[in-house]
Amino acid sequence: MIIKSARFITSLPRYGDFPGMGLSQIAVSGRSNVGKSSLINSLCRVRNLAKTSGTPGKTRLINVFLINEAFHLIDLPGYGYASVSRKEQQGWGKMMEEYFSRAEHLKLVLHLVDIRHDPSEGDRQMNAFLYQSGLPFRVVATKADKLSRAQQGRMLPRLAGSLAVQPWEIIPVSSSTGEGRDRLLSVIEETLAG
Ligand SMILES: Nc1nc2c(ncn2[C@@H]2O[C@H](COP(=O)(O)OP(=O)(O)O)[C@@H](O)[C@H]2O)c(=O)[nH]1
Ligand SMILES: [Mg+2]
Repeated sequence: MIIKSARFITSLPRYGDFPGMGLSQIAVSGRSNVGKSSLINSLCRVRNLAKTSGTPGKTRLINVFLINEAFHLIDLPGYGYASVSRKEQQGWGKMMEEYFSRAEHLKLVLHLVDIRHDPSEGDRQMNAFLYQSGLPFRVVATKADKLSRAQQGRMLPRLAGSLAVQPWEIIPVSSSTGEGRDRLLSVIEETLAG
């Protein structure tokens, strides 16, 4: 798939109607700072389409982008930021519940995990939720540029082992080098066609 156009549509503090709603959605979820916004920018080849941040825990909004005038990319708020209060965590949970239960146009969740680390508690909870809900999802391993090929080869089975997926299903990506971009775009294309 070639991305010809990408633009920001809106930021939602809670999921609800937005202009143009009704097209297929591809959602990006994962821990704060795992690289969700960077991946969206790298996929679309637009530097500041989604705001990235060195300080995690900033995105508390659902950000909607329109791609090729054909589908919506949904940048979901991250989880697992240590210093947020219990109340904020509950707020996050409620927001996600609302999104996942109401997103009838959701075709695929890209669940991002850091390729360098064993999945966190939050990663495993999100994985269990996705698995149990029957939503179609793919695990995407970010920051692949930080590991050698050999190290990647060792990490994928470890990630797969704790995330109820097969190692070859995990897509290693790097927003810095563009590694994995074509594979991920193919998966998105197949999902939208299917
Ligand atoms: N080396 C490297 N750094 C990355 C990559 N993706 C994101 N980052 C960095 O990780 C930090 C968090 O990225 P961001 O996209 O804002 O994460 P988000 O909170 O999940 O949206 C930023 O400092 C990014 O520059 C990647 O593929 N490689
Ligand atoms: Mg972000």
